[in-house]
Amino acid sequence: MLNRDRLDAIVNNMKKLGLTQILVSDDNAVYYITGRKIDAMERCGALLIKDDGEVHAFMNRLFCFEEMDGMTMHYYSDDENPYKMIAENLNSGAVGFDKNWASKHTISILTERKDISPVIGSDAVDMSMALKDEEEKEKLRHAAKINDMAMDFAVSNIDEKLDEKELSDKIEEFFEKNGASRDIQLQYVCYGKNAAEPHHGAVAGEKLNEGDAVLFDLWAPINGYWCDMTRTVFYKKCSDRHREIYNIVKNAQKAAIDTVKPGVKMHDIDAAARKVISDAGYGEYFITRTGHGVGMTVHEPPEAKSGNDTIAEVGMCFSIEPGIYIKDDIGVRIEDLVIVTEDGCEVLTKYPKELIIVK
Ligand SMILES: [Mn+2]
Repeated sequence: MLNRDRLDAIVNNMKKLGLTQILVSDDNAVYYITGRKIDAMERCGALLIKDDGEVHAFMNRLFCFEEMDGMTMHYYSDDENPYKMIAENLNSGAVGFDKNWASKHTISILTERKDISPVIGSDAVDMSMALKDEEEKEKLRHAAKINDMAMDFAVSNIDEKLDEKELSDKIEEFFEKNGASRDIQLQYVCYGKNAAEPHHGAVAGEKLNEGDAVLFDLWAPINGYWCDMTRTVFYKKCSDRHREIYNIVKNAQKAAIDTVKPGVKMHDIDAAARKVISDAGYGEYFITRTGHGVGMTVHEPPEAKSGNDTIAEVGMCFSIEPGIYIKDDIGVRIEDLVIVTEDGCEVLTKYPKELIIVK
């Protein structure tokens, strides 16, 4: 069923952005508006939204995308040209295209009409998807709760007999038993210096040694909404220097969380974490942004990074995950998901952040 509230919000955003027509093709965005997943793969499937609230759907018959109230359906078969169909329903002038739509679709439509000009139209949808409604917040809270359990499971299962990949597989199995869907991704389990690479996936054969940091970045979609949390613990012992680095990251993460409230700019949240790490002399080792939005996808707007002057609003959900990454030595990252509230934020992931040395 067409979600009128969400559609109204998108149309409002289109007006703010000066867009009169947008094509929405992203699977999650189509689901967000219609409650139907199409999984178009290489085929063409899109919604056309106009600024008067008119909605058209262009769908291959094999998607079994049924008619709905308030939407004009245009079906095509594999032997028909969907681009002509879409082009005929566009007004001349700017058309907002989905930022992730394969260029073959975009170019085929542009070829049909010389009087339209392409612009990126996704912001109108992204701005609405960034503001989570109550139903979405509940799903995010539930996913975060499973994430806390998964982290507890991960830390409890640290064992020299398991290489990174074996431990990662055990954690995925745990996630699946607790409702994560099959399109789960490789869990990041990083031993020792591997943690210095922020996106180090778990590698078979990588062994755990005494004194290693163990970084777990655990993420999975549960009921269509993602969780994402990172903790760094130590195996058997922790040097004074590593303890110092850990505490700097912990303080930076707290400083960023304390900054979150409606009205602050996303780059101020990033700056709060960055200041703590820079003041401690480790600024050059904080090589990532502080955070990213999370919802039906694990990386989406808004980003907490320098230069992003998006204003935090009630209902936005994003990660806070500063880190220090020193090549051939150590990586420490601490990550939680937060939802912006009237007077600050709600921290969804609750696994402890005091330094843990696993014996
Ligand atoms: Mn993250």
